[in-house]
Amino acid sequence: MKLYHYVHCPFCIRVRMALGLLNIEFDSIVLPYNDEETPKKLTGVKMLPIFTFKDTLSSNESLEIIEKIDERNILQMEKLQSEERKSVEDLLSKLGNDVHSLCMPYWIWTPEFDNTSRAYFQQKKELKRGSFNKLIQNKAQFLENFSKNLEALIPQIEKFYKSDSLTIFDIMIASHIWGMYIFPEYQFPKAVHDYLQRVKAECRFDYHIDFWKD
Ligand SMILES: N[C@@H](CCC(=O)N[C@@H](CS)C(=O)NCC(=O)O)C(=O)O
Repeated sequence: MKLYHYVHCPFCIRVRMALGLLNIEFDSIVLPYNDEETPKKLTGVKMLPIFTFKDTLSSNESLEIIEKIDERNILQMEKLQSEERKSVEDLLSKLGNDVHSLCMPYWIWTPEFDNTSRAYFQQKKELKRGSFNKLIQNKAQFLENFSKNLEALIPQIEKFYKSDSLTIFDIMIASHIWGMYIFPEYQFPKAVHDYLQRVKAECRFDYHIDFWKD
């Protein structure tokens, strides 16, 4: 089994967390962000994560991939059909927007990127969000927004999201905000940090593992 992914990408992190939780071994292939050829050859579009099983294409949609690998439904995937999904997705789209504006200018300096992939990423993302310099200048506003939206999450956290056991919602939430660990001078509120660390432990998640491979 092979997972093609980007280290910083929340949708890719979803799949890594699920694979860890389910204790499934896989070949981890971190693609350079400027590699258009590999994903297009596999699925026709440049979008990761892509998961392949014995060289047969499985999927390039994170939740579809998780549905396939979670054969015993440990993650309670039926939750995705519930009313609650909409409120989770709404929260994630608000949080995700600020996470991306805050973290993109810093993600590009992690070992995931080289000069070429960094330039490609920056050019593509600046078309949508404006210059990375401006994003950094406006960080106070993004941080304020992010913290305000995160407040809404805190009362929902029991051991996990509205639950004593980890579900697909926890994977969606944790992967979406994980990137903030890389943002300089930011600290999650303790309740959120402890929650993320519980998800990390259950999922045996190691954000940095691919940085240190040969
Ligand atoms: N719906 C997809 C979304 C995946 C997605 O948006 N991937 C982004 C990275 S975070 C991507 O591959 N973007 C390619 C690009 O912008 O070049 C999923 O859940 O897997």
